[in-house]
Amino acid sequence: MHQHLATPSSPYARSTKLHSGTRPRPMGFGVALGLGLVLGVLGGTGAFAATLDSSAGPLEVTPVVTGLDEPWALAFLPDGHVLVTERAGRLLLVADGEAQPITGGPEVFDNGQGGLLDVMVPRDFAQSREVWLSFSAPVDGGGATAVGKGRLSEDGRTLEGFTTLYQGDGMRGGRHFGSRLVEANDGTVFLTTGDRGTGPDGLEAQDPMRVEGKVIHLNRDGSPATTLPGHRPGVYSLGHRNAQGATLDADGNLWLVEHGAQGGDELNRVESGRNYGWPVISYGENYGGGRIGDGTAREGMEQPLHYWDPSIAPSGLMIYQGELFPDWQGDVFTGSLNTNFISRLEPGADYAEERIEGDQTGRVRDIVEAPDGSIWFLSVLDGAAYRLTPGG
Ligand SMILES: [Ca+2]
Repeated sequence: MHQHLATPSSPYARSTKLHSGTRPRPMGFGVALGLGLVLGVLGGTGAFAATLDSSAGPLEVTPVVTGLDEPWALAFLPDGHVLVTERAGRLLLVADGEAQPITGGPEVFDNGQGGLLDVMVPRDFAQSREVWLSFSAPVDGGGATAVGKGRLSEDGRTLEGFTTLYQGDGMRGGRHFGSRLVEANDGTVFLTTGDRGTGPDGLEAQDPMRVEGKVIHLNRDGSPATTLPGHRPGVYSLGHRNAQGATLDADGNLWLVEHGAQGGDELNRVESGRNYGWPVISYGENYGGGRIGDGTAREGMEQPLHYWDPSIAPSGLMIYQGELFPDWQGDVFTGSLNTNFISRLEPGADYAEERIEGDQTGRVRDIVEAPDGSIWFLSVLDGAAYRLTPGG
């Protein structure tokens, strides 16, 4: 079911029914949410909290925002308020018990996987009030991965002066936009781009002069922060298929997760000038069978730190650094869009995986560490943001 944007005067006048997931839900939880249908934000009292099992003990999982239409990303402002994107084009500010649309964002190519995608709040927000968005821009009868920024008005209602800073080339179709944004420790910005569905037959992700299937490195004014010989300005790494999760580790290294072909989703630590292989090497095979490229390894191409077979369709990436879950510091978390769980990988144990799952983890699109060390994630299936804390 697709819902159109509500009018600015009544952002939640539309019904905010739970998406009809295919999995049964505990009665108590469903009924409690059913009573709060038009409420965009639920109190932090844990009134509707449920419990998930985990290696760190029981987790309390609390819905903090409901009624979202295909949420894609969330980001915290320094005051603890939250920005959420919905793929069809809406940017929301969640503050003081209300979720309100923010006007002034970009027009987007709302098609397939394209639309309004990531949101990033730079560390100097308190001074700059900059909010960065990635999106697929409507061009030439198709879409192009794009990045822009605006200044959030003091009342939080408007992105002022929104400007597109960087834009890839337009292609038809709605596949593989990548589009995660990460601020590096030096204040520059990384953008992931997808291969736009060109692979495995097309080699665009391997072409250093093309934007598809890359990490792009930008200065805060949108100019290239990396220029490698023989590469299109801004290209930082190549050979990626569709990275929909990216983050920094405690040392400031860039990590990403990317959707592979069947059985080839990858976790990579990315360095400048390196080639991550797609579609020449892959642990995946074509959908329906058939080898891709050369196999799994080739001189001059990087190996993933971990790969998933079968695929989990990873989205969102977090390396936990908080205090609430001391056992999990340094661990890598991503969401599964196709198997409905949160994946926790231990780098110190050969990336051993724990799958954290429950009725709330339907199509996990993003996962973020909050300033207080709690873990927030977006469920597309529930149209909700949830908060994980110890206990329950
Ligand atoms: Ca690879």
